[in-house]
Amino acid sequence: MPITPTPKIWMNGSLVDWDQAQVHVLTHTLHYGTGVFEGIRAYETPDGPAVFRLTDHIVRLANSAKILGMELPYTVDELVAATKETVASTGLGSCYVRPIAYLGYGEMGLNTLPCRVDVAIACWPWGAYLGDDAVTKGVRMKISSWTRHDHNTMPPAAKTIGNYVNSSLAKVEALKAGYDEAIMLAPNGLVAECTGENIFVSRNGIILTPPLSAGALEGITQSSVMTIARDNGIDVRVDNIARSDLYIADEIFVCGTAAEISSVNSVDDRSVPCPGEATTLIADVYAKAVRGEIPQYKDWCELAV
Ligand code: PPE
Repeated sequence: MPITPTPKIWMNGSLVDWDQAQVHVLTHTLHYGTGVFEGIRAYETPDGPAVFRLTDHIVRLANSAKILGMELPYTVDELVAATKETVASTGLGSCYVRPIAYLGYGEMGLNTLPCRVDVAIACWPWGAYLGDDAVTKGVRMKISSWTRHDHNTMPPAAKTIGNYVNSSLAKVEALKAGYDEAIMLAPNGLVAECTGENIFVSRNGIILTPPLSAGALEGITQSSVMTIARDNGIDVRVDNIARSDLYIADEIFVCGTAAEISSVNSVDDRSVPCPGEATTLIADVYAKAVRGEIPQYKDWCELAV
């Protein structure tokens, strides 16, 4: 999806012009993929632009860095403030926000210990990741021939730049085969997640989503969905999901910051009822919650100014 530039990007402590936010071709992370990032959205709310669950996202960024043994040169509070400053500088009511911490120019070789850690935060307008009508029409899913990383290969709980080669292989395979998105299985064959979303599967009145131990990222949208579901009397649990659960599901939806909530209309050409009742309800509440329209979830909306 093409990027529309905004005026400024935050780089190592200050806002620089969009076109000046450059890195050297020998930047360490460009060669080895060691780095971490976040995907966050800001929404227009009645009180002004607000960054959805900003602190939770920055805490996850810090945890991803910790898993990789990267020392972030800024505290969570500093990065929260920097993100708000960057969002405010765009003048946009809503946008996608991409903080990234990477190993900068100056060292080569696989020893990351001497490397400098650089941090940048960029924002741009970004539409619905899986299409505008993804909630009502649903998306066609394919189980990927690519396996999600094993915990001892590339820790899936860290939002590591290099991890996304695995997601891109699966995404492109699915698109070329005529599907919208891929579902990834863990090495033990259980369902992990999608290339850039967590998955929820409803069977017999219970909604299940796989745990971190199944190779899923601990999604912040996944966490919001579980709160919304419980608050609306829906039985939602974190538990393992087998491939067959997908084929005979009553409803399936996927969720993530970029994708928000999307229904699934089929998996490997087996149709799934769509849009499901729980999916529709949760998507509706989520869309209002991110825009600060539901008092009980207002704390999730962290004002940019
Ligand atoms: N799993 C993966 C692998 C993942 O990348 C995301 C976010 C999620 C689950 C959902 O996490 P959360 O956003 O906290 O609910 N994927 C980002 C898109 C990646 C991309 O650049 O494309 C996102 O939604 O921002």
